[in-house]
Amino acid sequence: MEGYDRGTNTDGQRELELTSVDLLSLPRTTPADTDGNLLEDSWEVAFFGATGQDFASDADGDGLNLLSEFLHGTDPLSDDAGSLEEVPWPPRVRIEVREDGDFELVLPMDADLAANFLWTVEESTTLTSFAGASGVTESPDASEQRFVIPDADLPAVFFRLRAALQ
Ligand SMILES: [Ca+2]
Ligand SMILES: [Ca+2]
Repeated sequence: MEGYDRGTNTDGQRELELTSVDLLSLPRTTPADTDGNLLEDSWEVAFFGATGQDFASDADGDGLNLLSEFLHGTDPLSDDAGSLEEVPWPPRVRIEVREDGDFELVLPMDADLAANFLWTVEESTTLTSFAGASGVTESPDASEQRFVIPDADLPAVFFRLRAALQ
């Protein structure tokens, strides 16, 4: 998480402005990914005989981890990376304020890679329980996926971006 100190507000309280956050935890499970490791279960079984593979491992030592091999459609047991690059995970999410006062969570990921996942923006005021944020619209382009959160006059609230394999 990155941000800066905004100083003291009119109520005399210190304020921090967050500018970016990282995804820190593993995603939720889905029918395609029952162990929640971002690798499709049938893909794991086909190549490794079982689910529960470490998505950050590099079985063939070609510089692409399993998540990248899965997303690129390459063989995780054959050194066929070529010029492909590893997909950064967790992705670095930026926060941007739009001219209309809304703000955006900006995910730097190509559209074809991001399309593998179901992305959900959730909000919380306590950090103990999260619920889906309302009114979020997605504004994707080729290299960045943008999640527009309306109403910049929100009270202090935390957001998180969750990923699940589609
Ligand atoms: Ca899996
Ligand atoms: Ca590899």
